[in-house]
Amino acid sequence: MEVVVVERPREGVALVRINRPEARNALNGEVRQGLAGAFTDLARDPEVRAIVLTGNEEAFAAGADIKAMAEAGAVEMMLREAHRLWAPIAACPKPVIAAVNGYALGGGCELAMHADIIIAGEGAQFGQPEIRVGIMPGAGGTQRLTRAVGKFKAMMMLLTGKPISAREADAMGLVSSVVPDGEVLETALTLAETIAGMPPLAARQIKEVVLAGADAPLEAALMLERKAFQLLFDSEDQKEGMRAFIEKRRPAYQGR
Ligand code: CO8
Repeated sequence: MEVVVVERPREGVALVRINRPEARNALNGEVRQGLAGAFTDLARDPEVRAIVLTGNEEAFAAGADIKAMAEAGAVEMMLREAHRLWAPIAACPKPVIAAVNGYALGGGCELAMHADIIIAGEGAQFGQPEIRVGIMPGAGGTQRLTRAVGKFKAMMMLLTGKPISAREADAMGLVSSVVPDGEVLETALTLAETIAGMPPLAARQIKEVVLAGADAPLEAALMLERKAFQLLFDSEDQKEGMRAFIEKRRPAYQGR
């Protein structure tokens, strides 16, 4: 059985599923290799315009594999170069939607935060419980979480390790929307299909500018936005989109 399964359930949409149910989808080396490979391939595939990342009904992912690192030393952890496996997910130029059921803990919560949109089931739980096993987040939990929810909510989660419900996550801006557990994947796929129907160059520029701009001074970020906005006027899809509006027909976007 593959621990990371890639499917094409809808036109323009890829579904990446973590499949290690016996360990609550804990992220061992094999899963992380699988995710890195999948995102590298999907980023290059012109047929793919949006990606849904999911786990199973019980767990999106219950974190890094504790058993695989319990006896490791600092040098070994360094030599594992885990950050290189997260990089293709973080750098994915296409919209990524996390469809979260069950546990999104530790590295699982960090993985969800690599996505651009998070759809959570009512029973989902988000948390950074690393402190409870003697460590701290190592894949963005102190940084992406704080940027998403602010210092005081983040500190509460990071210093207590206590998970929060999907509703709490929604209230603090950690998820995009909460739906009944049984509707998470369908909601995410429908959303991905909608986004896949958008002009891909515009989607790519939006993602790039939102992410790069978030850490830049406002003036620089606004300049990034302006340049990307202007750049899109050299795309065929901009002409198609605006002509289709004027001609009162549906646009057909080519990704050029
Ligand atoms: N690692 C390894 N195995 C796990 C993990 C995990 N994170 N989570 C669950 N499992 C295993 C259990 O050991 C158990 O295996 P076995 O059947 O062999 O005993 C099986 O999955 C089922 O687990 P439970 O019996 O515990 O299932 P429950 O439904 O009772 O509980 C929980 C589910 C609440 C998810 C519980 O398993 C749990 O608390 N898991 C640990 C959560 C956690 O602490 N996560 C943080 C890990 S540290 C981390 O993520 C650091 C990230 C750093 C960045 C990454 C850099 C590489």
